[in-house]
Amino acid sequence: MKSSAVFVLLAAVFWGSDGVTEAASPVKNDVCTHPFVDINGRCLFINNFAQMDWDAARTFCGGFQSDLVTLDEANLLADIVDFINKEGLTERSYWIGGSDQALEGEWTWTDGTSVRMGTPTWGADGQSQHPTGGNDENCVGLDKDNFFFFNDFSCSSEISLICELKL
Ligand SMILES: [Ca+2]
Repeated sequence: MKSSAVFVLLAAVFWGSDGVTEAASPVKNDVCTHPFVDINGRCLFINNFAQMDWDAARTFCGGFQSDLVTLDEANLLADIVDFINKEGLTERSYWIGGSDQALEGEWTWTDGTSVRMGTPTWGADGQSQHPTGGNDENCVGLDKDNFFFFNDFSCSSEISLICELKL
């Protein structure tokens, strides 16, 4: 009887501390305000209505105090593709926040961190893995014609976009 009371007390303490941890962690739906939704703990706005070039897409996201998504985890890409498929948003390609506009071949996110190259995020074009466009293609999009793997597009292409609200 006594030990079960201690157990209940401990359970209450753990429950309570877990609740505090969750409230402080940016992984819950209720911290992603509309139009952003929680995907893998990130607040994303997958917009398939707007179609614009990469710079305009950054400005568009800026209007929501956000920027193009820093898509730096393979799990996040998988969850985004699941969301795109589930919500029927497969007709568009989507800008994300990677580019090599500053220096050809040096791919960075909008926060200046490096884009991880190769598998599993970058798609293949025949035998060659993206990026394959050299100086003509300096912005990263999720390619609807290749299962939404990364592709280097011309930055002036007008496609849809994914904004991320950084918490
Ligand atoms: Ca390039």
